[in-house]
Amino acid sequence: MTSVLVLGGDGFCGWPTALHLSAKGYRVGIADNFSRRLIDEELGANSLTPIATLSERLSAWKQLGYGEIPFYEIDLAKDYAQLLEVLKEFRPDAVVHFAEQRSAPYSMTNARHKRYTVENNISATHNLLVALVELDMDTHVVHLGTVGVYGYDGSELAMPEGYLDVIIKGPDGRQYQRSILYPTQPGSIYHMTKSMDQLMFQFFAHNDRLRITDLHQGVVWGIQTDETRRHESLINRFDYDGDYGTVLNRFLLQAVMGHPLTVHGTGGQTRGFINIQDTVTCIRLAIENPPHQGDRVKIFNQVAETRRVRDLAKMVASHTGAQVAYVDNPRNEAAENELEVLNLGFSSLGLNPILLEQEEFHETLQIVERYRSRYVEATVAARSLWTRHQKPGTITKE
Ligand code: NAD
Ligand code: USQ
Repeated sequence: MTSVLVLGGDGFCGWPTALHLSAKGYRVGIADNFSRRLIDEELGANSLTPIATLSERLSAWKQLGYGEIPFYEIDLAKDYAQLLEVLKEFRPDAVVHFAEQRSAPYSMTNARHKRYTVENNISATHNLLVALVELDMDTHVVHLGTVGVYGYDGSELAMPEGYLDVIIKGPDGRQYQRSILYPTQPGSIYHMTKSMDQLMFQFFAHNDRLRITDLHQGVVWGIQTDETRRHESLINRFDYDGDYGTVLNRFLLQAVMGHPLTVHGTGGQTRGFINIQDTVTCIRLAIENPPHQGDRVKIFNQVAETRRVRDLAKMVASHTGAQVAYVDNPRNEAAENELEVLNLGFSSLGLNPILLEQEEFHETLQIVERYRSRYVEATVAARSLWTRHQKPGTITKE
């Protein structure tokens, strides 16, 4: 039986992934330090859905007749010795690495958050790679990276899967062919850490022959998966606050709560999107199709489609009757950009992704309605400003 350790397995993507793999017959373990739950307390924010404690979640899963999922409370960035013990005890064939601070706005708020994001994310990734080398383990590392490492410069070049084949004219006049990592242009401290992760992966795959897959994922939407729907205590978290809520989920919540849909700037930003159900499928496909020892890092774009933010707002508004508001953009990002993302890796493995059909919103809208009493309006505004020169935004309703 293939065993998989899910690092960050209490989080939004990690929890449904752990359940999906367990349901598919993998031997699964979870490691997490609950930093995400603590950040909720720091921000005075909450998941709209009432998430059970991890021990309640795990016992509900066991009661449904699935296997036991062992849990290791460990800070990957700080507890290196404990990480070694966990890896020695669990002996995973694959590790899925979600355990990083993942909010771009949170990473930009102040010096403390910037330093925390860099120290946490870089050390967590580096500790994992060093530990596998120290233990001489041939564990396949599947990491969740992001499309945003490349920046959004408005280029019409379809985003390749990690590498760029280039011809360089040398000083001797000859032409040299190289395959290089696609250059990064991160738009936040958080995205910068994901760019730095890429270099660590390149080094350890080359130097230590670690087998690594880096999944460049787009913005995730939706809440539930086939497995999290099976019991109330398995419900996934639903972030909607200005730091951790992602754009489409925020718009859906705002529509139900009678809050205008907060489009930043002109809403001309184009991003890649994927449903949480496809996130878990992609991770299983990546585990089932590992690179060989000595291969370069395998990089897949984990994106179903690209959409412009204002088009998403219009889609949600026409479906729900919500008002659209254009607010000053708190971020330092291109106002308008084109984006095409190749996803040949997963489509060749048979992924047939969920696209943004309106009926797919039905469940999210129902969940928001169901838990509306837990809504804290004060947390909805995006307050994190990217540069010293910005001022808090004003709202113009359409
Ligand atoms: P999340 O914050 O909900 O989950 C991350 C989990 O990791 C949390 O449970 C947290 O407690 C844990 N964690 C963080 N640092 C840790 C540490 N040092 N030691 C142990 N545990 C630690 O985030 P998510 O939305 O599930 O995202 C997971 C990964 O997927 C992230 O790396 C993120 O960059 C990537 N990703 C997410 C999205 C998205 O839209 N949610 C999109 C693209 C990529
Ligand atoms: N936006 C709005 N209104 C809002 C919230 C966001 O217009 O109320 C805009 C943002 O300005 C941005 C776009 O929507 O242009 C996406 O913002 P987001 O908060 O949904 O996503 P982002 O900050 O990019 O981060 C999320 C996850 C992160 C992941 C990333 C994938 O939090 O972990 O890496 O999506 S990607 O965007 O491909 O880099």
